[in-house]
Amino acid sequence: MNQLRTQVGIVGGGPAGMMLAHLLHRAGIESIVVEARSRDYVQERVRAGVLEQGTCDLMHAAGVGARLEREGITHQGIELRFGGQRHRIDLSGLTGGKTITIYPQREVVKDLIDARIAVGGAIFFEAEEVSIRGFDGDAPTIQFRDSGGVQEIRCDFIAGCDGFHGVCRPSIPAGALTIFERTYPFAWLGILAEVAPSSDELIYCHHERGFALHSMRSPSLTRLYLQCDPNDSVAAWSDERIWEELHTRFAVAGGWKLNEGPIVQKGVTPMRSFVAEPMRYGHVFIAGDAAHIVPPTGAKGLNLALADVRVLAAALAKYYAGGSRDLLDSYSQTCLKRVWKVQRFSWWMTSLLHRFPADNPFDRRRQVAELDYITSSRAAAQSLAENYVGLPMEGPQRFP
Ligand code: RFL
Ligand code: PHB
Repeated sequence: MNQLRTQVGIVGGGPAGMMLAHLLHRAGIESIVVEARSRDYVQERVRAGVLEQGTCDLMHAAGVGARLEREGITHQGIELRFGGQRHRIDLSGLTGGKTITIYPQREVVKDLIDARIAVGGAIFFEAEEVSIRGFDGDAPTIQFRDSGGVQEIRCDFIAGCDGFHGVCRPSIPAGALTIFERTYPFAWLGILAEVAPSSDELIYCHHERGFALHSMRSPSLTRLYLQCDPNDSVAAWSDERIWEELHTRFAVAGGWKLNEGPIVQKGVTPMRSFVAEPMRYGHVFIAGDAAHIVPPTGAKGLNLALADVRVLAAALAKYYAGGSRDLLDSYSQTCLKRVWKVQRFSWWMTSLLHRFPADNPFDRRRQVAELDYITSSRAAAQSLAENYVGLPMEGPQRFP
């Protein structure tokens, strides 16, 4: 067995793991990243697209914002579409000038992997049979197998950044974690189409046939979602059926037109709200999707994952600078305050915009009344806007 030693062992090379490795490096703390998939796979996965203002600020503060600055598309508002009418929410006007930025998750991951490799940071891709041990005492290790054989990393702390289906959370003894969960009786069918977006801003659409979302990846790539049955397979959705359904749900009075183009990717995403508490057990800290999942309606998952590792990096930096564990001890509590506010917002956006199967006329009327209220009351619109652009970050505001 090959033995390695580092300060922080990071399981998972998604946005949370790669940002943590980067922030730790800037604080002079050594880490090793262990990722189950190949570099190409993690860099090409089609996932999130919306960065909060605070996430962009973090990318810039951490010195990985150059391409985001050049290629990110800044938005100052979103559209709510219901009853065949268009309503703009002026995010910037309602939040003292804050914005959101369209910059795909895979570009964030690419930037962070490039930064890691540029400084010669250790990262193992295609790691098999990953396991974590010894984290309830003070000898935590990560073990895995790769082309070089069995590897063991001894470390001071383990960061479980391995997503919802990873090994870190399930390695914590049952009974030490409390799980809070809600599943929704619908899913999203997501497509990527090679066509210019049909709108400058995102469109969240409430329709009696179900929710639809118009988003984008670049000036020539459109991302679209349709609420569908959670048991639907992609095969049930021919290109023709998808476009027909999109035209129906997005139809408005007036001149708006949905652009069609070749569909280059299709996928069905289940919808779930999930929180594991606390986000720490002994010497293992869980972060991002490993600890919590939000339904995608509020565009929060990636942003929340990065907010966690921002807190964790600051806590580890303080510990290694002076030996104080106080920020490590408050890590879970600090993160969970934000996690639950974001859970609430994501659940609320989801409940507001989707058709529920056991739907009744009262609920439909209530949803429309709420949409009407949001689009006619500054106070109501402001509450949506300040959550959508991102609540202020908890914990220390400065980073190494
Ligand atoms: P990730 O991205 O899942 O990364 C975890 C990494 O760990 C690896 N891994 C392992 N490595 C080693 N050993 C093991 N045993 C391992 N098991 C897994 C995985 O290969 C992976 O590389 O988690 P992380 O870093 O916490 O990041 C979370 C985000 O990816 C996620 O929250 C977002 O993508 C959610 N999300 C959105 N978030 C937003 O903020 N804005 C959005 O607009 C948005 N849209 C979305 C989304 C997620 C979607 N899907 C497909 C779930 C739209 C969709 C359709
Ligand atoms: C996306 O562009 O993938 C996207 C945008 C907004 C959401 C969810 C996903 O709420």
